[in-house]
Amino acid sequence: MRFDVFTLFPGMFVGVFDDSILQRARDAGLIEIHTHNLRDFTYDKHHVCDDTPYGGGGGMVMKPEPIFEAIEKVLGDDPAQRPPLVLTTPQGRVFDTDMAREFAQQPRLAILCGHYEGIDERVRTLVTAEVSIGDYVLTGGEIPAMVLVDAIARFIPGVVGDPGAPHQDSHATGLLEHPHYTRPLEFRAMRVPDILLSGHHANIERWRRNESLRRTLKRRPDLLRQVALSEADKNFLRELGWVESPISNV
Ligand code: 6GU
Repeated sequence: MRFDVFTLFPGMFVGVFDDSILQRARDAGLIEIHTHNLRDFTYDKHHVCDDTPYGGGGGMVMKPEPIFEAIEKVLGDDPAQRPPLVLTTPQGRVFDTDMAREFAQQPRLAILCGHYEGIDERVRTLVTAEVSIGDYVLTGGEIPAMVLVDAIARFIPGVVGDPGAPHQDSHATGLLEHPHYTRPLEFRAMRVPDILLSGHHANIERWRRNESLRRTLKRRPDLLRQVALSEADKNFLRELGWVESPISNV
C-alpha cells in the first residue's frame, strides 16, 4: 500500500516512519510512504502557504493554491483516477479500528495534514473523508496522519509479525486484551497464573476470553454493548455483577 502525506512539516515524519515495524514494512516493500512538502508547490519567493481569513478574526488559514497544485501534481489531474484523500482535522469523524481496516483495503491513500485555524473551504472539494483522532485539539494534523498510517499499516498482511495479531488485539475483537506474561515464572513474588502453564489450550482460551471480558467490563463497559457475546461470556460477566443492557447494537 502506498501512502502520500501532504504537509507543511515533512520533518516531523522523519524518525517516526524510519524505525521499528514501519521501517521493516517499508524495507519489505509492504508499504511505501511519500511525504510531500506543500511549500514545494508554491510559486512565490517566500513559499507562503497561509494567509489571513476573509472577514477578519484571528489565526491563519491554509491557502488553496499550493494544496490543489500538490494534489494534482502528485495524484493526477483526474479526480476520478485519484486515490482517496483524507483531511486530518478535529472536525472529522473519529478514527477507529473499523476505519483503519477499511482504509487498509485501498492500494493507495493520501492524507492532507490540516493546520493553523483551518483550511480554505474550497479545499474540501478535493477531500474524500475528514478524520479526527479524538476529542481534543492538536497543534496540527501531522501526528494524526502518523496515527492513521500506523494503524492502517498494521492491517496490511505481513506488516505485523503474527498475521492473526491485528485481528486479535484490543479493539479488533471489540474487547480489550487479556493479560500477557513471559519469563520469569516468578518475578518479585508475582507468579504467572498456573492456567497458562497447564498446556490445556481450551482452558487457556477460556481464561483469556474471561480476562478480556473482565478488563473490558472494568475499563470500557461501553464496548460490551457493541460486541457479540456468547452465553458463556454473559454468564461470566454476570458473575462479575454485569447487568445486560436492554438496548444492544449487535
Ligand atoms: Cl486530525 N487535527 C488536529 N489539529 N487536532 C486533532 C485531530 C486532528 N484529531 C484530534 N485532535
